[in-house]
Amino acid sequence: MVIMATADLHGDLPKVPRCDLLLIAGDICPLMNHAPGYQRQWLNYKLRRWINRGYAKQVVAVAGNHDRVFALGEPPQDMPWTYLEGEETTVGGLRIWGGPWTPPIHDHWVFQADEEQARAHWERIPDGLDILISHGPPYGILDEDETGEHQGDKALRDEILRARPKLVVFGHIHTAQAIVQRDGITYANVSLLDNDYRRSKRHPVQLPAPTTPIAGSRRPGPSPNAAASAGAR
Ligand SMILES: [Mn+2]
Repeated sequence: MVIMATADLHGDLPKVPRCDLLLIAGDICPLMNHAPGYQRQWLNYKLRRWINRGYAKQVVAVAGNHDRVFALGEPPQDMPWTYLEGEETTVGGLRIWGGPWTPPIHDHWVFQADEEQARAHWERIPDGLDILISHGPPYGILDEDETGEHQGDKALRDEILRARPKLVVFGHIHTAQAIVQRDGITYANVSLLDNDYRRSKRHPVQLPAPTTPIAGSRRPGPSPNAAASAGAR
């Protein structure tokens, strides 16, 4: 099974190599207008048309803190994807669970959960998953911002270590795009845009099928310039 993944599109809809499964880890909607009504129309026309190009046989997505329509409005109900908000789905025999929550940054954003609220969400991650998809990273793993500070979610880290999914896929911290392995779990930060909200040379990332962990660690593309600018989330 060929698995591709991306996150933090912020309206940028890239070409994707043919695959069986495309995972989208949130912050999908354009930067130019965060009104829920605009996002609804954009999803309904632009994103739907992109998915219907048929790059992937199946698409599984979670929202991110920018995707306000999913929390505040009425997202299109019949999109050609599986949208997860604290739910599980199965694709090709792989068990996948996803959720959008990240630590609070700014009043404008959605799906922000403090540590106690986050724990209540992440406690529901089932044991025995193949893939966990979240918008943000767990604390301490591929979560360093442009100043080197950890921005990840402590409750998510704890519940990952409890539930032990084989593969964890996320974005949100644009400076930390990479794939690493820790204690038998593969973690992938698949941010598409860099810290200036530009695509630079990044692309959707092919991930190892959860049954065959990769050796060591590698970066999926050119190293992002950590010294870039103010924090893209
Ligand atoms: Mn984000």
